[in-house]
Amino acid sequence: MALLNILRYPDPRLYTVAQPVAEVDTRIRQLIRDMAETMHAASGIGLAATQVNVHQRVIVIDVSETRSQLQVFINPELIETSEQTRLSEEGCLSVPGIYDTVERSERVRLRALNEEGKTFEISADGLLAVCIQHEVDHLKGKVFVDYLSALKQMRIKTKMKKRAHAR
Ligand code: K1U
Ligand code: ZN
Repeated sequence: MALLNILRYPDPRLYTVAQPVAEVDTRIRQLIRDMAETMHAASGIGLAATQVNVHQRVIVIDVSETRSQLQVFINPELIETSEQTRLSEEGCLSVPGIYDTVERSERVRLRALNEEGKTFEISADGLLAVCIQHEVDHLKGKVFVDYLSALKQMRIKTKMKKRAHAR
């Protein structure tokens, strides 16, 4: 297994639109293992392949308290999103140390492939629904910061660039 490098905002590669996985093969399964290890090592609850500079539609999520209930979504598609929304505090492993409030659908229904390449669907609410929407956005080349005001975006970019120079 391997720890992967997580791209830092405002790296332009975070704005790449991910392509569908054509076949769930050993390379994709290895990517999933490495993404899961990387997410857990970074204490995250989700990770999209875009964030590790792989532009294919793969997401891993673990919102369990024990950090032992990995959920894998290949070629995820949001097939239903509730009109009812909620405001929640979000963070992002690509924007470390920055947290802000984003409005998301309260409930979602997602269709995806599992690690065996079989189609399944799940309904989600709460933190899982928020995390799914955050990760699906990454696959579209969208970062949660994009929902914030232009002023906040500018401040976050400045902070991140200063940090990158100090490293
Ligand atoms: O995609 C990512 O960068 C992972 C991100 C997922 C996420 C967290 C919170 C709301 C929506 C999506 C993180 O895991 S950020 C770090 C984190 O562990 C966390 C932050 C806030 C609440 C819960 C967890
Ligand atoms: Zn993120």
